[in-house]
Amino acid sequence: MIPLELIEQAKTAQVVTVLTGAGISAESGVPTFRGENGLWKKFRPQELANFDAFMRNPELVWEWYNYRRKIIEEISPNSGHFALVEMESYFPQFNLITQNVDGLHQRAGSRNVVELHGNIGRNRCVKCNRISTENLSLNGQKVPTCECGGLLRPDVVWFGELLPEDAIQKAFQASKSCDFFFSIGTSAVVYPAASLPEIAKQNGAFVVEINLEPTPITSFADISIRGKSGIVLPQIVKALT
Ligand code: BV8
Ligand code: ZN
Repeated sequence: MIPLELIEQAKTAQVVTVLTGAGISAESGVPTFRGENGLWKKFRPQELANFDAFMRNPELVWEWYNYRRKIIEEISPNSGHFALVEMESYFPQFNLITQNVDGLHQRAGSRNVVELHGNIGRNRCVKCNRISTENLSLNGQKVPTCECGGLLRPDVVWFGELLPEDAIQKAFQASKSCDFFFSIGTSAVVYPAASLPEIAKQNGAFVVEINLEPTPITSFADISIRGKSGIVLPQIVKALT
């Protein structure tokens, strides 16, 4: 059941900003990072999601990303992604910021998506930064290289790496200027993304969390709903329209 206060606040909202994490893609079949069957259980992040690990063992990192790319190719957006597409046209101003690299928001039809951590569908040359999107399954060969000879890496943000400047600036601005903030399917432990709900709250926004488990946001959220985003988001859209 969606709390009446959430609907009343949303009905008068002018600028709505949404931060999503791996949880919104879970119902599509994309493994999250920190859940019981999370990616970090099978693999250790320090061995995979950082640049030194990549330069030490590029094949291992490439295999990990190709494993995730394969999963993403075979799945589709879920009702949570589609509910956010409907919200985009319902609210006067709507900002969608994602930590996810799976591109599912765009595949669902969301138009302006801010990708804080890059996108697994793109590769980038470590030497000349050229971007490419061909699908490079290794099947036993060496790690793919760019025409300039540099190694190709997934175009995602690893630990210890700066987020794309324009993405993080847009995200800060959208969190500062909104009057309604949704945090959906994120454990809120990875910075600077996890600071966005705090910034929204400090700037007077009504903060709503939708997550299966409590997170550091729960303590200051105006409303925190324990539930699946694929179920809760369509209920919110239904109550609004
Ligand atoms: C940086 C790679 C400058 C891409 C990832 C303070 C300020 C700045 C930096 C730091 C800081 N403190 C520490 C740092 C360093 C670090 C950091 O935050 N470490 C943490 C772990 C302490 N941050 C960085 O390095 C960032 N860079 O700031 O550069 C700098 C550099 C050095 C030193 C200082 C500053 C870079 C961060 C990006 C890292 N890249 N991945 C990839 O391969 O995907 S992080 C990884 O975690 C993913 O990208 C993911 O996006 C991110 C967050 O995870 P979540 O999306 O929240 O997923 P998770 O599984 O954790 O949670 C899912 C939730 O959903 C759960 O709570 C679950 O209950 C819920 N759920 C599940 N199913 C559902 C559901 N909810 C609803 N419905 C469901 N059906
Ligand atoms: Zn190159």
